[in-house]
Amino acid sequence: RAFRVQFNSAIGPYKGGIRLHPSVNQSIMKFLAFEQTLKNSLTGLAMGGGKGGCDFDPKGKSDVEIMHFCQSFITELFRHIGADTDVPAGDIGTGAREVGYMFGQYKRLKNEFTGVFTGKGLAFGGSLARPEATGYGLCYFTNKMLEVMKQTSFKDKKVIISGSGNVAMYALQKVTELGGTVVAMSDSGGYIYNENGIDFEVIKEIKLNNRLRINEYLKYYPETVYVANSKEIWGVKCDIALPCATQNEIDIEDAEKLVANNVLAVAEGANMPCTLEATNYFIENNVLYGPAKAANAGGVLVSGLEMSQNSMRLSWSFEEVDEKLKNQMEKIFMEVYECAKHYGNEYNTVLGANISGFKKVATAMMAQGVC
Ligand code: NDP
Ligand code: 8G0
Repeated sequence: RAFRVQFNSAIGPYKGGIRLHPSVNQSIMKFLAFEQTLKNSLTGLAMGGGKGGCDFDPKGKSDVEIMHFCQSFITELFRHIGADTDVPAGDIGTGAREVGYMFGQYKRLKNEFTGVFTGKGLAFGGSLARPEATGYGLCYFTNKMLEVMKQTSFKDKKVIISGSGNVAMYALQKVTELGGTVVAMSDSGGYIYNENGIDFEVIKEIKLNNRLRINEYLKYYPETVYVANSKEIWGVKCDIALPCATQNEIDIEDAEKLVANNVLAVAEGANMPCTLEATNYFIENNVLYGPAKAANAGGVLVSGLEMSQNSMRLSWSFEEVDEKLKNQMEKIFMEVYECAKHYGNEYNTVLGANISGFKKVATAMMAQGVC
């Protein structure tokens, strides 16, 4: 069963990823498309909000099975999307391989080469730094939040990151580069803990290049502890928590554990990883909080830059894209923070992000008239 939710196109073509996971249903697609609308507005680029997915489980499927699934999926979806209509991308279970197969099928059916997907391979219109964008952007946002609100940074901080997919792995790389130590990471089967820090190259080799389970890490670093329950990662003592797996992974009990362990900041790499109760608990306890629609906007931001590059038929260097990403993530933080302060509570970045994102969409909708 597959879905595409086209939520809002007031400020640009519908834009948002495609999720392949057995948990996909219409309700999850709708909340993700709604969030995407406000997030895309925060990026400052001309993109509306959408999301899609299928309850197909890619785990354990061969490369050819994945290709055939992607082709069949696009054989229906192609009539609903287009570079100026609706521009999908990857998401959970959908990486560069799947986007390539989907793009190929779209091109076959439409007989045109356009920027209809983002997250494409570099050989056919993909942007440099798109794979890194969400994880890096999350760290740029969080580092700015630490600087402005607590006059500190990632340096010498203990960090835990849930998940070990696209967002999580590049967050690991950037945290390490900024001087932090990532002591724990997970996948849906469990989490690993190593007080000396987790090795990005090894995670990339296991998860991206070989699609294996995270406990393989023990073969490289035998002193690492593996706990076969991914939920328990939130009991690990840390200064900064970056949930980067999926929705509702931090509930109130997890939030209480993090606060009891004196967590300084929580920033969402995944979409809505904290339940509403957990979010409110962080804000009430003055934990620095980066809501997903602001903190993980770097992915779709660089997707927007990929669309621009495709339209111009040229490509920017890694450094150029990374610099635009960093500047814009810092700008998003400042906008959200100022807005939260304006409405009475600088810790309520949820309010700040919602109001800032909403204003532009609402203004555009009103100006375009109602029907
Ligand atoms: P990936 O498929 O690359 O990685 C997902 C990771 O989360 C894997 O480690 C996976 O474990 C774990 N995971 C997924 N579902 C569950 C679950 N139900 N319970 C426990 N663990 C789970 O996806 P991404 O990294 O791309 O996406 C992660 C999150 O970030 C999602 O919420 C996505 O919407 C959001 N996001 C992604 C962006 C992007 O650019 N990719 C941009 C902005 C937000 P396992 O391998 O065991 O399944
Ligand atoms: O590039 C995108 O449009 C995209 C892909 C996956 C997730 C997201 C998101 O912002 O949640 C955007």
